[in-house]
Amino acid sequence: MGTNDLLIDYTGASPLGGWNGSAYTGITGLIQSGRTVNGTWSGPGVVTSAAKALAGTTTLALAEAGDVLFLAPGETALWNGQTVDATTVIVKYTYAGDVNLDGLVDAADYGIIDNYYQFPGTTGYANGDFNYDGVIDAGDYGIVDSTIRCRARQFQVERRRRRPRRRSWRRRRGPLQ
Ligand SMILES: [Ca+2]
Ligand SMILES: [Ca+2]
Ligand SMILES: [Ca+2]
Repeated sequence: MGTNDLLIDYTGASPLGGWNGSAYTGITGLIQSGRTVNGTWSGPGVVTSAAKALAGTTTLALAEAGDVLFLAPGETALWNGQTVDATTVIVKYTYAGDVNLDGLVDAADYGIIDNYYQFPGTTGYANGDFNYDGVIDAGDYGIVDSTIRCRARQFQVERRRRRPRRRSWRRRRGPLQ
């Protein structure tokens, strides 16, 4: 998939899949097998070869459109220029730990994993199983934490790059000599 997203518009039973006790089924299963246990994205299934995904900062995340776009049965919404209905599975290339598929990892995502962490036996990416191993635990918190650290470093680099340009702009605007 590279850095692209994927929409699977279905009717009837959802192809999202769930945990069968030893592995994920459905589309979640295809991402789990493609991602591999170590996150190398070299397995059979749905994969991304984006460099940031190989580094662990980004991932393929998935959710029911009805859940993340708050759609009731029969309602539709525009998502990335496409009309989606409540019975659509969204697979998004995004930061690892982005639960609500808004392209950010922030307090809203922490809130969701904090909630489901309290219920042993909860599974699924949309509930906080970011490494697709069938449990929501410290390993998943580690993924969110490292994504946030990584993005913070990125912002620092960008700020440093911008500073010299601002200085030269001020000089140009100074009094003529
Ligand atoms: Ca549908
Ligand atoms: Ca988010
Ligand atoms: Ca997990």
